[in-house]
Amino acid sequence: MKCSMCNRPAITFIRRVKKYFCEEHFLQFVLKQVRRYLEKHGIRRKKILIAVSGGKDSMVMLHTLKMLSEDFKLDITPFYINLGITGYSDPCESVVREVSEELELTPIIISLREYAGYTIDDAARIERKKPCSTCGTVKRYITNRIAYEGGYDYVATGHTMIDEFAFALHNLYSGSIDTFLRSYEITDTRKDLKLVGRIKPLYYLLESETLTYAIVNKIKYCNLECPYAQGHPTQVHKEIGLMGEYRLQGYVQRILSSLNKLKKMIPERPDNNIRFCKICGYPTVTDICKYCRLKAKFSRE
Ligand code: Q46
Ligand code: ZN
Ligand code: ZN
Repeated sequence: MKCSMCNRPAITFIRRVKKYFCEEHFLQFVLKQVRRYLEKHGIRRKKILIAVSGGKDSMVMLHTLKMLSEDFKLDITPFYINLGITGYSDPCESVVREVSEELELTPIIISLREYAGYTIDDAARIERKKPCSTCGTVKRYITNRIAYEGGYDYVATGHTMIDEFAFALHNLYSGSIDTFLRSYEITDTRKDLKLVGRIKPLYYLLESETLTYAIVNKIKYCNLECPYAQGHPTQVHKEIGLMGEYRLQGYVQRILSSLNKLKKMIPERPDNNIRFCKICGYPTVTDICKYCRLKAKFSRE
């Protein structure tokens, strides 16, 4: 097959746009999607903390933002939290260090053991259950705090269109309507609340596309799966998205766009309960924030 834009041999077919792409035009297609996101949200001349896990999508995000950083005048820093998950965290940290060096970026690397006095393995052992809720809280808290203290305008995460789709479906499935309504393409920075906004530069890309981009650019990434990830229902919702995408053109994008329209019809409810944690001074809805409560629970054992 030939590329739909030139006469060179195609390396991939992208069903949702019904086009064949050669290597060069495929790379242009991916960068165009990231560009589209940055332009839509006016992300120019910003200082961005790039939260990476070492996995494929986050390494592709890092690479694409580096490619576009000059055009958009972005000041970017990779950021990795070593969660202390045996057989997973250390190899991923090595990949983050290696790729950052290749891209001539200096990463900020935090060890949860040093920062909070415990690891995610400790939390799993003490609670005798999957530590994903603790893990999500500490990642959100530490990332926001480092970004706020470092004067960053945004935190970038490597969520793709399919992640957003699965997250929305999972919240609808589990009845977490508030969480569903509060998930946006971008959230604004609220300095008064010590909250740094979040951006998702891969929002207009599917995972199959980030995988091809990683292969074509020979981008290193950590191919390991977190040992606690297995059996999470979000995986089922991802599979639904992928199946839909395979059978119906643009399935994921169409559903997401309708859900986003639906969200806009529901007026935002201001969260009047926000106050500042009595221990750390960061925003919370209770006297002591969840991060500080978890720290007291796990680091003393
Ligand atoms: S939440 Fe759970 Fe992930 Fe944390 S413990 Fe692993 S699977 S890494 S996105
Ligand atoms: Zn071409
Ligand atoms: Zn606190």
